[in-house]
Amino acid sequence: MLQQADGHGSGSDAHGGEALREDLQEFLGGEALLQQLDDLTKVNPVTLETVLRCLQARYMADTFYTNAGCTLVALNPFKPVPQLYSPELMREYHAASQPQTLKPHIFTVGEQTYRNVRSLIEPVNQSIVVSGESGAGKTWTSRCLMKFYAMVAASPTSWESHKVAERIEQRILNSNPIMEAFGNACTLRNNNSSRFGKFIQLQLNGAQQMTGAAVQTYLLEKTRVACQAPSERNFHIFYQIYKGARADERVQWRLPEGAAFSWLPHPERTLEEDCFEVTREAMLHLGIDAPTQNNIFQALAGLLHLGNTRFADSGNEAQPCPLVDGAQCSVGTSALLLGLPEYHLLETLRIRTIRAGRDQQVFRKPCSQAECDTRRDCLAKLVYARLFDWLVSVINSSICATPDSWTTFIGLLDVYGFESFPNNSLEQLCINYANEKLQQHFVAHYLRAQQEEYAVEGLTWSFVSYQDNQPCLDLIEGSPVSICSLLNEECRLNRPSSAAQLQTRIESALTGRPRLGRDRLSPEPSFIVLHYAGPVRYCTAGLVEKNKDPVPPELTRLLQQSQDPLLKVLFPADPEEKSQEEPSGQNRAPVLTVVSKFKASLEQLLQVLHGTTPHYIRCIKPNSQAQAQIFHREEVLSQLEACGLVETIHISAAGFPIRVSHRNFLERYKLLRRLRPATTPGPHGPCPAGGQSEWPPRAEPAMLRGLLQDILHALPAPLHCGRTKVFMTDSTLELLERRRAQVLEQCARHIQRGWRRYW
Ligand code: AD9
Ligand code: MG
Repeated sequence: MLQQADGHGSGSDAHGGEALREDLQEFLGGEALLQQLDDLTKVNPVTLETVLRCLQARYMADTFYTNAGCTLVALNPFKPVPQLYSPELMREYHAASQPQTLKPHIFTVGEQTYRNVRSLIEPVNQSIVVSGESGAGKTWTSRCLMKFYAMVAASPTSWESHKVAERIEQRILNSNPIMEAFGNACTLRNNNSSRFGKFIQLQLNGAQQMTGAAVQTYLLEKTRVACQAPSERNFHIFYQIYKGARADERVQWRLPEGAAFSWLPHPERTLEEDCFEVTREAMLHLGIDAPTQNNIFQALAGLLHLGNTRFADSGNEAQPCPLVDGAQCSVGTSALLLGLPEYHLLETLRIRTIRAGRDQQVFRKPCSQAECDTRRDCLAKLVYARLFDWLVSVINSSICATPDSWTTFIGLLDVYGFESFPNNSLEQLCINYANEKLQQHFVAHYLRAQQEEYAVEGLTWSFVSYQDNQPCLDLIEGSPVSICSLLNEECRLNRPSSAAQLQTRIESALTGRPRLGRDRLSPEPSFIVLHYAGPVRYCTAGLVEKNKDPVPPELTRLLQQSQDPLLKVLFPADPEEKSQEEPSGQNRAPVLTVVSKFKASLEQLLQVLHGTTPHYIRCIKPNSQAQAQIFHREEVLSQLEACGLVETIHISAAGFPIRVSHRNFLERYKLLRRLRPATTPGPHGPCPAGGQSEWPPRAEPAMLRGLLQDILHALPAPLHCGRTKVFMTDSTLELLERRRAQVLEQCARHIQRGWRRYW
């Protein structure tokens, strides 16, 4: 019978904190031993408290990685640890016959994944899901893994024979500084916070060499271009050009030293991410030449000037809003840098054109001051988002392998972690929705699938209760009625609705849903979603508008008329000169909302992930001050709860992650039957599973049955035989492979000696 590794139940409810501590002390013999426990599944009993103590002891001893069964826990060191990521160490993990016997490391996951792709049993695409809260180390981890693969999966061509710029691995690595310059920003929680989600597929050919990569991004936080929270900054690239431009460029881009830009808060802060040269160099390597770069940076400078364009109240609805003092110069400079006629830019920002009535008459209506501001911000977001998407497509065209030059891939997913602020809006709803989906994927893969498969295969299994988050997903995305469907419906109907009305509609349509709550003390209209990681209160104000993310057609039209070569690419002219004005109600095209676009891209991602063997790295932030050697138990505890780590540990401790059909197993290992049985019988566990009469399966031919028996008896390693599959751990697989290699080697030697009768 399969049991938890230590033979104990979790016992978490039965123990108080002190009692647990004593148990642990007794079992482990103190802190020194705790530090050496490199797998949390060996902690006894497995509870949040004991796991926390183990992680703390290791962190204080500068040990940052710990296994948790099928998951790797990565604590952020918050200090440089170069020896932990050196090429020598990468080589050591790559060369190890059993990498999992080395200290836990992201390179173990990297190497395991790399070997799995190569697996001759059932080659399958792999993915590594890196999760954790903001600042926990996801991007750092993904970057290190990319460096690892760039080394171990490099094509054999010698470095001398190729210029660095031509090497695909180097090009792939160069995509990082570009994406981070344009997509990362300094926030309250992380100086280099990714403001987008990223999935990169590292493409490998049959010889396991990296031949290319493809990047997919999710939900760039484009509002940051025009609006930064107090103490936060805009995207790094703006600071890079502002601080790093050469004298001639400053003149060309109208960026004199010391100039003040309202969309460039805190330029005085010095960050290592502000290095312009690194971005330029990386762009060059990816084929973005100097003139194109110049166009990009000029357009960005144009956006900075656009941000200084301020409107005053005209005091008369019929009059366009005047510019505040000094803003005329800003709008002129912005127009110049964006290749637009100044008059046209100003008019588009201040005047709305609408068609109405039976004859679709065109009306021109001056915008209010607030509307002018919204249109200005919208213009900036539109340009920046298109620029970002275009850059991603340029990067992809530079690094993506041709379809015939790769066969398998390793996917790295670096997405924003679960978020909960005092006030949460559509951005958090999308982010937390993505995390619910990923958690479900995790639950499905490791918990449900594992438990159900064991049951089907006739292996006895002590079930651990796990939190199924399907009710929460039903609440957010389910049909026919859910939060997403209600938000989309509001956008479709395009009716004016106050925050309070939206709250009422959500509450009445979703009444009785188990994961929906209400904060009766909240001063603003809101609703609560009880996520797997905790309750989050979402304010309803502005939700519908954000979901619509409306772009006045006049703005797109304006940009389509730009003379700037880059903007011409970003905003190609419509082939059929469409109407310049905003269509009235019934002529409106169906709205593709932010939520529906996000849902579609998320489903696509999940589909890709479902086709891979997933591996999980949970990044944990030991403290929110980003300080080395500080371990805040409360903060870590909430992260451990949020990622469901304890349940994972329970299951993994007793689990067998490798499962292979009898037939495939025999095909690969039948030559091992020649080995003599081990002197002590191997811990083969429940073989036969579910009773002698059930095993070997009757459907299998008798010969197959005999062979399987033979091999199983020859192995001194944990291996369980179910009705149709053989179950084992990673280390058993390694052992089998080693034995197989030995036998093949013996055979080869015999053949060389001409002792063919051996066969
Ligand atoms: V966010 O959701 O994008 O805001 P991440 O990506 O989880 O966040 P990131 O990888 O950017 O966090 O790490 C935050 C900072 O922690 C880095 O800038 C480093 O200064 C620091 N860090 C993270 N991991 C390591 C490490 N293994 N060694 C040293 C690290 N420093
Ligand atoms: Mg990041």
